[in-house]
Amino acid sequence: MLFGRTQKNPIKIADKQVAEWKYAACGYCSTGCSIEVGLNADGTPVASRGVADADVNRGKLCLKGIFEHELFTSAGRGLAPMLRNHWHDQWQPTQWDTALDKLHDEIRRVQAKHGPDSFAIISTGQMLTEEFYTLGKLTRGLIGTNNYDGNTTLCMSSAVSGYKRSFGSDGPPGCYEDFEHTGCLIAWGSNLPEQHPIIYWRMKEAQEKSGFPLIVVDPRVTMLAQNANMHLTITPGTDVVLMNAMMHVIFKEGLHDQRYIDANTNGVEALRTEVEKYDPVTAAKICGIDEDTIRVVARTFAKAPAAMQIWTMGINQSTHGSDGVVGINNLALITGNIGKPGGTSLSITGQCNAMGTREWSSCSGLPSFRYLEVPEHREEVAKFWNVDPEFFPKKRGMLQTDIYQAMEAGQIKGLWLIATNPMSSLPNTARIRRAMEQLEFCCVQDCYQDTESAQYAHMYLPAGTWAEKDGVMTNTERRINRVKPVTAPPGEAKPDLWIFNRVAERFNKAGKVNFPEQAGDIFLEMGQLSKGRLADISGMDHALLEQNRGVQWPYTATQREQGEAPPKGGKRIYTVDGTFSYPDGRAKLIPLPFIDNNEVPDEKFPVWLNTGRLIEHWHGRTKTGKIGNNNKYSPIPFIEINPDLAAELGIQRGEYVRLVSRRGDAVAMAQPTHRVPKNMVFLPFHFHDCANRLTLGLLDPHSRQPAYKQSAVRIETIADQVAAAKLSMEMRKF
Ligand SMILES: Nc1nc2c(c(=O)[nH]1)N[C@H]1C(S)=C(S)[C@@H](COP(=O)(O)OP(=O)(O)OC[C@H]3O[C@@H](n4cnc5c(=O)[nH]c(N)nc54)[C@H](O)[C@@H]3O)O[C@H]1N2
Ligand SMILES: Nc1nc2c(c(=O)[nH]1)N[C@H]1C(S)=C(S)[C@@H](COP(=O)(O)OP(=O)(O)OC[C@H]3O[C@@H](n4cnc5c(=O)[nH]c(N)nc54)[C@H](O)[C@@H]3O)O[C@H]1N2
Ligand code: SF4
Ligand SMILES: [Mo]
Repeated sequence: MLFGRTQKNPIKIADKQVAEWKYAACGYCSTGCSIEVGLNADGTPVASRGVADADVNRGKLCLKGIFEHELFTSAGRGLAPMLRNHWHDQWQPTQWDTALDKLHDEIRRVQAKHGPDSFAIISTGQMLTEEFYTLGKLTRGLIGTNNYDGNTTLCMSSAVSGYKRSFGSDGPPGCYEDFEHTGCLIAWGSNLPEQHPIIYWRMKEAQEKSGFPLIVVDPRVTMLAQNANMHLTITPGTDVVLMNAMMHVIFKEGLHDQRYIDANTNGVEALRTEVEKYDPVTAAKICGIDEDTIRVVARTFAKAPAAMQIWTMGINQSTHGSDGVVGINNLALITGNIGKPGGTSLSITGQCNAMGTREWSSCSGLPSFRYLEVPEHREEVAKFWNVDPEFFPKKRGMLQTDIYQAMEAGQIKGLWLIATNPMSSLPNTARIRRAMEQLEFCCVQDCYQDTESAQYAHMYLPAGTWAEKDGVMTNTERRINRVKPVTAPPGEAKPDLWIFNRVAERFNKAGKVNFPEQAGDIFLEMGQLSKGRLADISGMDHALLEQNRGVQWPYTATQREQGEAPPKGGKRIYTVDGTFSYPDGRAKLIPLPFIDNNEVPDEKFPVWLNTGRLIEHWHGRTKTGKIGNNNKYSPIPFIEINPDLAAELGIQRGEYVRLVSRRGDAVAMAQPTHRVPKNMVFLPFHFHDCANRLTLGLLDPHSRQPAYKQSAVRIETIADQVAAAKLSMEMRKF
C-alpha cells in the first residue's frame, strides 16, 4: 500500500554535524533539566539534547530547552559596554575599565550625597549561584547598601515567607520522587504542563502507574486542569478560604493526625478556633467552590496514606500569597504530610536559579539562610569574609517592590539592575516608568541590550548568559546542577562573575576581602560557609555535581568522608520528628483570617484580568522572542476570552480589542475559548507594553509580592482594526 509521503520526498532531519557535546543544566525554568549542547567542527553550537542518565529529565527536554543553543547567536545581544549622560541621549560604546570606574564612582557619589541606602541593587533568579554569592559579598561586605533585593520578590517571596513562618526556615521539604509515593496530589495555581513540562511528565508518569487523584485549583481550565480528576475553579484570590474550609472539615470529622500534631507542632488550638468559622456553607459563598466539593476534597486529601501539595504563582502572586503558603503548610502539618515519601508541601519554583538566589545571594539576609537580624550570623559571616560586622545592617532593607516605590518618591537615586527587566515585569508600568525616569544614575547589566529597562539607563554592561558562563544552579527539589561554559560570550560581553569581580577590585583596593576568580573555588568557599547549616553543601564540588547530573542538598563533608554516596533520586528534609528550624524543633500552625482586599470586578471594570504564561515563551521574550521556533506559536499579544462574553460584546475571533483598567490600556487579539469563565480574561504577560500596563499588583503584607493575577478591566471593541494591528506589531517588538 502506498501512503502519501512515499510518493513525495521523504522527511529528512538535517544532520547537524555535531563534533562534540558539552554539559549544562537548562537556563530557563526551575525544573533543572540536564542538557548537552552539540558543537560542530568549528565550535558553533548547533543542537541541544536531554541527558539520558540525568535523574530529573531522563533524556527529555521541553520546547524551550530543545532550542536553547540558538540563544548564543540570537539578535539584540550586547556586544560592548555603553555610556550616556542622560537616558534621552545616544549610547556611546566604551571600554570596560572606563565603565567600571564610572560604576564605582557613581555608586559612591550617590551614596555620599543621599546616604548609603540611596543606591539600590536589584538582581535576579537567572544567574549562577557563584555569581549570586559574589554579588552578595560585594554588596553586603563592601558597597554597603541595605536596599539590595532580587526579582524573586515577584516570584518566590511568598513561598519563602510562608516556609519561614511555618517551619522556621526557607527550604522546600519535598522532591519530584514524591509523585511516585503519593496517594493524592493537590495543585494550587500551577500550570505544570506549560510552565514546568518535565516536572509534569514526571508527575504524569507516576500518576499513570499508581492512579492517585489529581485535584487542580485554578480559575482557568489550564492544561493541567484538563488532566485532573477534579478541577476547582476558585474565585480569584480566595484560596485561603478554601484551605480554611478544608481544615474545618478535617478537624470536624476527626481526619487529622493528632500524634503528628502533638509531636511536631505548636498552635493547633488557635488554628482550630479560626477554622471553626469556615464551615463549607459559608466558605462556598466566598471561594466559589460548592460545599460538597469542599468536603470531598478535604476527605480525599486527609484520608490518603500520603498526600502532597504543589503550588506556583496562582498562590504566591496574591495579597494572600504568604498566607496561602502557610495554609498549604497547615493542611500538610495537621495531616502529618511533611517529610514522608509522597507527603509534602512542595513549592514549584520559577526561574532556573530562583533557589540559588534564596540560598546564597544575601538579598534577604546573609548566605546559607542566615539572617541580618541575628548577631551570631553577622559575626560568623563578617569573620569569614574579613569585614567589620558593624558594617552589616541589623535588619533587612527594602524588598524589590518597595524599592521602586522609594525611587518614585525620590528616596532612592541610583540603581544597578542585574538580569531583570522591571519595565516589562513589574505591575503598573506607568509608575515604574516614572520611578526609572527620576534616577540620577542607572546601570543595566543584561545579556541583551534591547530590553525595555535599558531605555532608562545611563550605563549598559553586556553580560554573558547561561552556558557562556561557569557555575551551578539549584532547582525546585534542591538539586544543585552544573552549568559549564559551552561557548564564550559574544563581542566584548563578559560573564557576570567577571563583572562582579572587576567591580569588587574597585571597592576592595586594600585587598582585605578575598574574591576568588574561578567559580569552582567560589563553590568550595560556599561549602565551608554552609557547614552545619540546613543547606550544607560541604561534601560537594563541581566535578561531583557533573558526574551525578546534579546532587540534592544537604550533602556534607562528613558524609563524603565516611564514604556515603550523594543522595540518589528523592531526598527530603524534615524527615524525623522535631527537626523543624524553630528553636524547639516544632513547626507553627498559624491561623489565617481572610480579609478581602483585592481589586475585584465592578460596574465600570466588570472583568477579572488574570495574567500568566505560555509554554513557548519566557517572561519578557528577550530570549524566546528571538528564537523562531519558540516565537512562531504566539508572536503577538492575545487574550483568552469566553465565547459568550465575546458574543455579548460583538467581538469576533481574531479581532483586536482594547483592555482598559484603572492604570492604563493595552491592545490584544481576542481568542475565544472556554478555558476562561465568562467574567475573566487571561492575558499572557510576555508582550512588551501590554499586561503590566493594566495590572494593579497590590502587595502581600508579609512577602511584598504583587498580586499580578487579580485586577479588573473592561473590554472595548476597536473600529480601526488596521491601526490596532499596527500597534500590536509594535508591542511585538522583536
Ligand atoms: N514556558 C515558561 N515556563 C516558565 C516561565 C515562563 O515564563 N515561560 N516562567 C517560570 C517562572 S519565573 C515561574 S514563577 C513559573 C510560573 O508558573 P505558573 O505559576 O504555573 O504559571 P502562571 O501562568 O504564572 O500561573 C499559574 C496559574 O495560576 C492561576 N491563577 C490565577 N489566579 C489564581 C488564584 O487566585 N488562585 C489559584 N489557585 N490560581 C490562580 C492562573 O489561572 C494560571 O493558570 O513558571 C516558570 N516556567
Ligand atoms: N503580569 C505579570 N507580571 C509578572 C508575572 C506574572 O505572572 N504576571 N510574573 C512575575 C514573575 S514570577 C517573574 S519571575 C518576573 C520575571 O521578571 P524579569 O526578571 O524582568 O524577567 P526576564 O524578562 O526573564 O528578565 C531577565 C533579564 O535578564 C536577562 N538575562 C538573562 N540571563 C542573563 C544572565 O545570565 N546575565 C545577565 N546579566 N542578564 C541575563 C534577560 O535578557 C532579561 O532581560 O516577572 C513577573 N511579572
Ligand atoms: S522543563 Fe524547564 S528546565 Fe526542562 S528543558 Fe524545559 S525550560 Fe528547561
Ligand atoms: Mo517567577
